[in-house]
Amino acid sequence: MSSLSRLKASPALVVRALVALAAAGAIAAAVTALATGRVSRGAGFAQEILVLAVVGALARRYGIPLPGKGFTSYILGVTAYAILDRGWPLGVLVAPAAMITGDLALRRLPAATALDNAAHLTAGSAVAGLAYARLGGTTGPDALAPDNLLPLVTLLVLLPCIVNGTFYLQLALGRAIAWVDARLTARWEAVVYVCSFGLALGWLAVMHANVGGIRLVGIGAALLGATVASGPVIRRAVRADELALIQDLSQAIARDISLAKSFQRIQELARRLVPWEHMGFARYDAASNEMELVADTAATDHGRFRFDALPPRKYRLRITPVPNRRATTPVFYDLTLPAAASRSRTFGQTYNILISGRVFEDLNSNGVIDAGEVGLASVTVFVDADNDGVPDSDELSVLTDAAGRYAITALPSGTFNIRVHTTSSSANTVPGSGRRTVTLSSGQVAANVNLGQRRIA
Ligand SMILES: [Ca+2]
Ligand SMILES: [Ca+2]
Repeated sequence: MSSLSRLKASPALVVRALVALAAAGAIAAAVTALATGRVSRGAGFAQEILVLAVVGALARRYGIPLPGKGFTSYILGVTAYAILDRGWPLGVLVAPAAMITGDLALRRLPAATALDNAAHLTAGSAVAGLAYARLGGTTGPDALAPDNLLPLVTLLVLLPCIVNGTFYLQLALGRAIAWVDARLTARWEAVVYVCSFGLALGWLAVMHANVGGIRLVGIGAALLGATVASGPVIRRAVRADELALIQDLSQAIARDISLAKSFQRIQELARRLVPWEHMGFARYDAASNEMELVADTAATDHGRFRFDALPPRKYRLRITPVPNRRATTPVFYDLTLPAAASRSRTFGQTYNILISGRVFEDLNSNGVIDAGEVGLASVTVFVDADNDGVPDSDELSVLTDAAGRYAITALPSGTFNIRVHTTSSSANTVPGSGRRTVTLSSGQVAANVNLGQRRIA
């Protein structure tokens, strides 16, 4: 596939490519602006890039994973600081340096992911930083002046909206699980961002403070303490939020001990915590070493289920009866699972009814299979819908096997007249009409619907 048609096929790739282009353009523009002196660098520019890149990388390292693929950190506060301190070019240069160092070197993410994250941060910082400059936003200590409030608030709002907006848009278009609980993701992205922005303003005030000596050291130490301590506090709060979801989940299970009944609610709650394909509900009985599939957790994933991280041993994998359905495969499998191995088994379920039995040679004509009475092979058994005793073209018919057995499987619930298609050399015994009538609801089974025949000499 050419790269152009791949772009057409995937809207997520289009977003990714546009963001990467915007980031590359922003870096080129920042370098040009600084090289031509259109934007003055000021003293200590290179050192500040270096320090902010290290701080930003550490922010990524100690960031907070959110349920799903979300990940939030103070890095937006670091780029906000860069923009407020020396304008958008510093923000645009700090963003990729910090993100790539943090995600690649400290978080050990794949290079493509780190570059992708860097592109979103760089492009978003450029747009928000340029908007800030366009609104007359001032840099350095003046950024905190009361008359800079409008540009400051604009930057506060634009920066996360653009960076997170393009990031989550790309995830959603790529059908990756961008968030499993959107409210939880949005809440914590916002809390972490506002906190990091507040710290950025605090650091800006400290770095440009007119106080000297011991007071500055004291304020700096307090701010450093707040910066370092706030991370674990937020991390615990996110965890508490997740635990609240788990508590809802356990209450849903406890309210009604029948998982099958409360399954929809459980599904709804569980999918907010973890990507769906990794879910499985099983009841494990250590005494019998049986693993029972209690509920199909992956109804939206073509019925796939999985059990991860089981210790190596023998298992019985069993499915519980599903209301109004019958099994079309074994209802349990015995598996021996060596370490690090995986096994795959299928459970079939259908709403269709099942009628089965034998056509047999009824030597004593009593309608019962007695000793010495054998099955009749290749006899036609049919469902006589119009009850005229004749197999019509629109009526379902099957042939008996070598032992005289038949099975009618492909019908939904209803009332059925089962008959043998008698020939000139055979007749029904009991009942004399040859008709056996069964009424079955969805998924029900009628076995031993036997049909006695005798030979006519
Ligand atoms: Ca008999
Ligand atoms: Ca008929």
